Amino acid sequence: MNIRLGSGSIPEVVGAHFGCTVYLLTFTLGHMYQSLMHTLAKRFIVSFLLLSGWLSLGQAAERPNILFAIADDWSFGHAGAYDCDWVRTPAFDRVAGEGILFHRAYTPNAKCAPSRAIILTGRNSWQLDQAGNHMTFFPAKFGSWMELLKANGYSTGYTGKGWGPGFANDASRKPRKVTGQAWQKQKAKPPARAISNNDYAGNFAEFLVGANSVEGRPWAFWYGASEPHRGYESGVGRRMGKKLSDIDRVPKYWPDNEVIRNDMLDYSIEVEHFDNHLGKILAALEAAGQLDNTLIVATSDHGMPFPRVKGQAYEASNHIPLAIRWPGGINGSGRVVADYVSFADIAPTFLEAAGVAKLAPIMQPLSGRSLFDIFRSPKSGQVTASRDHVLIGKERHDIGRPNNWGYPIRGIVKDNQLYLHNFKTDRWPGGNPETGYLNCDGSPTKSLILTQRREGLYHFWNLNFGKRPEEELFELNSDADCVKNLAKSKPHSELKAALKEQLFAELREQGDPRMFGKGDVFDNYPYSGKLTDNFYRRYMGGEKVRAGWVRLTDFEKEKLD
Ligand SMILES: [Ca+2]
Repeated sequence: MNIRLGSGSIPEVVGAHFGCTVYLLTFTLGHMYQSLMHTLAKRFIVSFLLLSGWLSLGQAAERPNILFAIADDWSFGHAGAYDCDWVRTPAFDRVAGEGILFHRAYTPNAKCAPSRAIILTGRNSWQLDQAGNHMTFFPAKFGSWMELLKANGYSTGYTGKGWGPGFANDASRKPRKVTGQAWQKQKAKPPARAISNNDYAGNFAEFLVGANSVEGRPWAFWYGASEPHRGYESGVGRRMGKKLSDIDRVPKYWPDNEVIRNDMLDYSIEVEHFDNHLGKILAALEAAGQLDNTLIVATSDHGMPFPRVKGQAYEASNHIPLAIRWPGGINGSGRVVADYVSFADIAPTFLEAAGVAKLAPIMQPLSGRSLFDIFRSPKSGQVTASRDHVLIGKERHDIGRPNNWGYPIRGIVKDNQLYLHNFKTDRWPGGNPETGYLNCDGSPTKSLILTQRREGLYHFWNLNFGKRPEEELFELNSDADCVKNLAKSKPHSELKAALKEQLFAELREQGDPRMFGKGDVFDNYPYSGKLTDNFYRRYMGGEKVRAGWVRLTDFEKEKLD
């Protein structure tokens, strides 16, 4: 056993490793007498527990509170901190400015339920059985960090949207609290139609009172806004004073016109609603004197609810905004980090902060990697050389293909290049046309692109809804919109082969069923939405089945293949 004497300053403490090394927190002679008297008893107890092996390091080092703030369908880049002018996000910018702004954070799977399952379990979606799908049943064996933190003495709660959609029951079929106890009672008049009346900040404030009533007990809270998920109040962006010309750039895969820009502005208002409540939550923490001993993560589950983004696997689909603030644990502030990080890294980070090393029997082994190396470093830019890529992919999201099939993809992002492997090229990427392209939420943008095809303009429809080749390769530096597929380019053939080899090798190591000829398991898992289960067969058989997330005009009158 090693015992290190030190001042107990935070960088030193959070920089330490778990294991057999035990750190004894002491105080320096420079400490004030008052402070000494105040903490002496606690430190004595902590030291005793450390030496007796009952506590691991993080628990000794004043376990931080954890606030996880997640928007629903908010794209990378759409924040002031990322130099965006048409989406105002002062709260997110504050978290970034007083902590770390991540420029290359990705969700491995760009759809609500699988993305959130990855966050909660620290595993990739192809390692989560049914929880790798959308609208599913979350297997009880995959416990969440929230459940594990609760078992380790944390008060846990959430407001708004936790994990879902789907069902998460325990072995005895009782609903699990994968994101903690629900706090949903406080309501507020929303600033626009189609925005939730959940007073997220009010519910957090209520939780905080309860959590603080137990002295010395840390808490973990999940703030899950339902914005900017659709629908939107049409024209709300302009109603609130924005102009179409505020948008600096429309992605190349959509037409650049009034309809699209208006839709983007409406989206921006919903992002700002998420940020507004985040600001109120930060203010509440500050007022309670708990801002600095709280590890705050602000992010989104995946890209915006527009065609070719949400539910797909292009750069804009999986690339997400991420800022983390924790003065007690992060070295410096205003840092901008370029390391590739994944949502699978969130769980190990929180568990390390809380000093929880033992996963079983609640959680399964983690695939992600704690961000503490980045926290500890004073650097911006690339901090850890080995964080040079992320893996992404998907299986079944919303139904709408024959036999409830999904659209399996795996991909790798490395050195600003994206390689995608599409496993079932005979299927429709956004869902079958005759059943409304169900894996793309209904919207003015979607309707416009579908209308263009019906009028003989195929360019945008092909990019958004057309079938795809088995392989796609994009240079993100020059083509972040992923509209120029280089997979058949001779000069890129070596690069493509190397990316594919690395992708498949890592997936095999991770036990991805699709690497072992067993990928169909994802198509065969039950779909949890009874009303729309087997949509294709039922709808094509003449049954009136409603899929509320698309428009009736999204359904093509005939098959397109
Ligand atoms: Ca979502």
